[in-house]
Amino acid sequence: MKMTFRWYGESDPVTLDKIRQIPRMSGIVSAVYDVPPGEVWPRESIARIKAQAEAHGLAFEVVESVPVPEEVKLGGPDAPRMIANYCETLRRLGEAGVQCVCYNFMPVFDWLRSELARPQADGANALAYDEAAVLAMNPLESELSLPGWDESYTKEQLGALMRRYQALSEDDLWRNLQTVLSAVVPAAEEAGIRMAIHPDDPPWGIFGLPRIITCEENLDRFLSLVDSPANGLTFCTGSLGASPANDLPRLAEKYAARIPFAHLRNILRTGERQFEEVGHPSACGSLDLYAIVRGLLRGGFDGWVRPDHGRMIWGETGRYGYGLYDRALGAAYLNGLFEAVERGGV
Ligand code: DNO
Repeated sequence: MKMTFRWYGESDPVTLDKIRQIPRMSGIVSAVYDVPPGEVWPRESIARIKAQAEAHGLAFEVVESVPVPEEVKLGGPDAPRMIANYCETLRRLGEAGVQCVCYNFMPVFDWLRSELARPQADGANALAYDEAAVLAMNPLESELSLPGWDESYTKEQLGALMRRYQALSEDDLWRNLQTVLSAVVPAAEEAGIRMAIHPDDPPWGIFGLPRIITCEENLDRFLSLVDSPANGLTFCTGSLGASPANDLPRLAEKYAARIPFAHLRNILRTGERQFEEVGHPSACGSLDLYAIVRGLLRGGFDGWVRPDHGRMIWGETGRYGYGLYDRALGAAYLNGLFEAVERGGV
């Protein structure tokens, strides 16, 4: 296992000199943020992240994300050009030593929450999700500001995009994903990169938009679309775990050989399609992180791990879910879990 930490680049208030002081931190997870989805990442931008990381004793082996443009998810006329660009970006990343690329296939919205700073009993605040509150929002009014959501759309563009998706069935989305994988997985293999699709968060459809990377049946289907180690999963426990039907320790073991990258965090399910993000330890939420780590190791997992969304604690402010303190506590806890399971025998 290699412990990593997400870094949003030079504008990230969590700096590399702080990240490097978290015990056992081996590298950063980052991306080129100033190139529109569908265009090729400049070599200089990739080299710059690598140099910055290495100047702080950290490796740059994992990218999160190379975004898949909506045009490609929709199978639109510009998709072939954009898929070719995606493959070129992978080649350049491979040349720079990147070995794993995380991406997602969620239409329009990335991860979705109804609250960004719900107060918790201990004075922390955290991201939370309540389906009723989400459905009461009109995304076309942009009432919700989400860190993962591309807010560069105007209201009209968002409306037009959502209408294009209304004509797209789940089967169409699967077909478009197959088209992407057929081109991208061979390019990744050549570049020495393992692709790791991120599950949909939360793992069900929203606002009438289809979501497919959600459950065991669909993960099986996804992995069989292209049966290669380069076609893998980001095992995000907070995303998959929002659905009580997903038995995470079992799935971790089952898929371990196809999991290059794991996002390990906890959530507390508070009702039907309601949850809030909590501290990483098992005792804080609904997920058994110990059993998940044991499942991963039993299945032979040997990839990159990162703590995921943290709460805001100790008065920290910053990018929701991505402060320093609670994520650093998460990393320390996960290091302990891995050490205990590895030394105790899986
Ligand atoms: C949220 C993240 C996601 C993830 C993308 C991967 O914190 O886990 O935004 O980076 O879905 O493409």
